[in-house]
This record gives sequence, C-alpha cells and structure tokens, in this order.
Amino acid sequence: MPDKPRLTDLPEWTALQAHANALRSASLRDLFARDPVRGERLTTEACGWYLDYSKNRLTDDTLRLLVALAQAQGLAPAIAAMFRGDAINATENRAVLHTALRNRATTPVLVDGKDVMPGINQVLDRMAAFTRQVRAGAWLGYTGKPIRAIVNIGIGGSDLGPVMAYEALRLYSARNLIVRFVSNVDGAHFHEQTQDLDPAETLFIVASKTFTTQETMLNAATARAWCLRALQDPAAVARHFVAVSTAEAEVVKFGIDPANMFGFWDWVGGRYSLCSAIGLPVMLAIGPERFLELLDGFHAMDRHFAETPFERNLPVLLGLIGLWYNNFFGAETHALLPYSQYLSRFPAYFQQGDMESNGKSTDKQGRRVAWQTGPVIWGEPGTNGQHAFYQLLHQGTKLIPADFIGFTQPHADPRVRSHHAAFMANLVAQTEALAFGKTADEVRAEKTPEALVPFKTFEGNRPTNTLLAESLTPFSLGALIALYEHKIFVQGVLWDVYSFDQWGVQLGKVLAGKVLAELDAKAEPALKHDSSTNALIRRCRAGLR
Ligand code: G6Q
Repeated sequence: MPDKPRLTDLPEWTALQAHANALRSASLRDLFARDPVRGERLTTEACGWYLDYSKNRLTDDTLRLLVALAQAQGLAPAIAAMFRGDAINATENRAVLHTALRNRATTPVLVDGKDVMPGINQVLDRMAAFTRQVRAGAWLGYTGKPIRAIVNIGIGGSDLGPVMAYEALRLYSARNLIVRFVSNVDGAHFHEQTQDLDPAETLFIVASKTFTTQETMLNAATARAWCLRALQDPAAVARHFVAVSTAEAEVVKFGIDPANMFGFWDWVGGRYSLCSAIGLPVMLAIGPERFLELLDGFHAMDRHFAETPFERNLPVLLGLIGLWYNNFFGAETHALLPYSQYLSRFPAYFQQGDMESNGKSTDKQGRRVAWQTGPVIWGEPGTNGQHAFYQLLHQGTKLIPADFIGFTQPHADPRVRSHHAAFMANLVAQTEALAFGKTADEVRAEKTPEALVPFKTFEGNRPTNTLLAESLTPFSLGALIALYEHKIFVQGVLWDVYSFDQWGVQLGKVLAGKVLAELDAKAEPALKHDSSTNALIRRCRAGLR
C-alpha cells in the first residue's frame, strides 16, 4: 500500500499556504471595516456557549479552505471511529472512549463486542451511594467519627481534572467537607495538605489508573502510616482509604479492600478521565445530582461535536483556527484566559490535556513530521493576568492567539454582584484592544509628546476567540471541558499524530527509578552517567545524609 500523503503534500495545504501569504498583511481593522456585521456573523452557539471568532485574521475563504483540509485529512471518519470505540490509540492498541463515560443517553458502546455502558453506570451508582453516605455523615471513620476531610492522592491525569473541577464548582460544594489534593512527591505537599487534619476524620482517595505511579504510591504509603500511627489498627485502612483505579490486584496489594475500589478501564486516558471514578472527589464535593449535570454538559458537547457541520462546530472551529496560526503564522503558543476566578486551574488542566496529547513529532506512519504540531498552552485568569503578562500580548514581538472565556451573569453573592460589570468590561476591552490596537495618529490626537508616540502605539491585529456562557454551572463546565477535549482531537487528526499516548513521559520515569537507587544506596555508587548528572547525584547524596 502506498504511504499516506503527508499533510504538507496535500493540495488543500498548498492552497492554505497561498491564501495565508495573500492574507498576511490584512488587518482586523480592515476586515471589520469591510464587513459591518462581521462581529455577529462570525459567531456560533452551542450547549449554552457563544463563540465569537470574528477577531481572528481570517476570512470566509480561510474557513472554507481549513474545512477542506479537515475533510481531506479524514476528520469526519476519525470522529466516528472515536465514538464507535475503534482502537484509535494504536500505539497502545486501545479504544478512546471518555465520551462513553458521559453517554447519558446510554446508547450501547461496544468494546471488543461488549457494551461498556452497564459497567459505567454501575460504577456511577456505586460512587453516588458512597458519596451520599459520606455527605450524610453515615460513613464513619474507625473511631466512629464521621468523615470531615477528603484527601485525594493522585498526580497528572489523576489529579489535575478533579482539582480544576473542584475549584470551578466550589459554589456548589458542601462547605462542611474539606477537600484537599496531594499530588507532588515533594513531602511538603503532603505536609501542608494534612498537617491540620485529624486522621480519625480523614478519608483518603488513592487515585491511580495503574496504581504503580511512584509519587502516588509514596504519598499513599505516607498517608497510611500517618493514619495507622494515630489509629493503631490495620483494620482502620478499610474506613479511611478508598481507591480509584483500573488495577485491582495492585489495589489489594496496597491493602485496600476491593469493596472500597471504584474501577475504570484502559480505554480511558488519564488526562481524559475526569468523568470516570477519577471524578469521585468532585462528586463528594458537589453531590451526585450536580455531578450528573456535569456529565450532561459533557454529553451535550459530545453530541454537538459528533453531529454538527464543521462550519458551525465549536471544537472544529477552535481546532482549525488554532492550526491556522500554529502552521501558517508561526505562532508557538496559545493562551487560555478565563475571566473567572473559579477557573483558575483551567489553563493548567488543558496545558496537560493539549501538550501531552499533541506534543508529538512522529506521524501515524512513524515518520518525523515536517510541520508544527501542538502549541505551548498557558494562561492565568483575568484580570490578574492583565497586570502581569498581557504587556507582551499587546506590544511584544510574538503572535499569541488567545481564548477569552467568561460568564455574563454576576456572582450570586449580593456583596459582590456589582463587581461583574467591571470584570466583564475588562474581558471585552482586552479583546478590542488586542484586535484594533491604537495607531500613532490616535496617540498623537491625545496630545502625547512626539517622543513617546512609538511607545504608546499598539499595532493591534492580535487574534482572539471569545467564549461566553450565562454562568458557571456543572453543565456549562462540562460542555466547556468537552469543547477543549475535542479541539485537541481535531488538531491531532489534522496533524496526523496519535493524541492519546504519552511515550514522552516514560523516559523520565524510568531514569528517576535508576537515580533513586543511586541516591538511596548506602555505599557510594559507581556513577556511570554524564559528568553533570554524576555531579548532581553526588551533591544530592550529600544533602540526604
Ligand atoms: C495522563 C498521563 C499521566 C497520568 C499520571 C498518573 O494522560 O498518562 O498524567 O495520568 O502519570 O498515572 P496513574 O493514574 O496511573 O497514577
């Protein structure tokens, strides 16, 4: 069979390149002047989210050409293959079915000929029953005290999603439950997250797909020792530890009763696992009903993604626009700027989601790609970011496309309702300033001394998307997360990379094991690394002794 044509050899790619060259000097000022309704036309809405993509350096032709590229790269069959449960994670020979986890319609989804939906719903029911017990104070610790604090121990995909969603949905959370997260193997994290807790009232969730991750296992062992030092009986583990994992044998080996284990499956990738039992701390915080609303939001966006023509499909549009700057304008990074303090961990969550998925340089045929793949994803909530790094967005030499995410309705707390106009004014003003800047003549018209004019001029033409929903609810959060998950999928298909493996994480894990043995060795080990690594190991050994 002849090799699949490379992305950059496709006529659709060449057409985009020519189009990009023609459009390179176009300014958003001109594009808006030419079309007075551009800001209403280049918008679309789904699942409660309004997307305004008019402040991008593109025309109707750009979108037509980008959609043609998506079609040439087989985006439609790729979407169908994911939802159908094909083993699209080919390097690990696995299906990719986070969409089944929130398939609220419960239509059958087959993996190896078996419907996975009954298993998914059974785990959700068990999570809900457990959650109700804990929240009602009926799940008692070993000494008979109800649980007051939940500590989730996990890292990466078993931490970032729950942390982000817990923060995002604080408004909906039970305020009498303390919910904490320990991820870092730096002992300081465990120390700070537990030093004010009482082991008799604390429940640990050990969340690890593999149950072999070094950081999580060390933190879990420390938690168990801390608990048993206070409670003095190994039987206490059953009341104070539950596990979320795919690896029952490892969970048992650790000493957790399988009756206290909530399972998931190898077709759920770590960074896509929030809707699985990995979401247990979120369910404990907000309750089962709200958790199901979160899943409903995910599901609504899944349906939108699977069923909507590309031209009006939110994840497809975000994916294509991102590719436009990444591959035709040399943009190296992409900023996520939520105007919501509750979404403070959203950029970090999708930093992993995006960079671990599309930070690849080998195409699906095993060849080195000849095009740019995933961008660096970063960001902080507004307005804080405005007083920190936005200077570079406005006047730096780099092109940084950015997504502004906000909510139109004010916070429910009457004391702060009046903040919202000021908050949203900033969001809107930033996108306006980035797009249209300020010309030298406009600066002069403000009677600015001539020497200062170049410094106070803003080129503008900095592209942004704006995403608005009415309010941050479990449903709108679910839809937003699914939107970005599918954006990543779209880009992975177009760049022809496997988005659902993460071999790049393995090398460091293996080497850390080797170095750990050398740090722990009683006798001076014969170090065979390079001179820098050897010297660092010797210095660390000296500190450890
Ligand atoms: C996510 C990655 C990675 C993983 C962690 C934790 O997609 O695979 O972040 O989630 O390494 O792994 P465990 O859940 O197996 O502990």
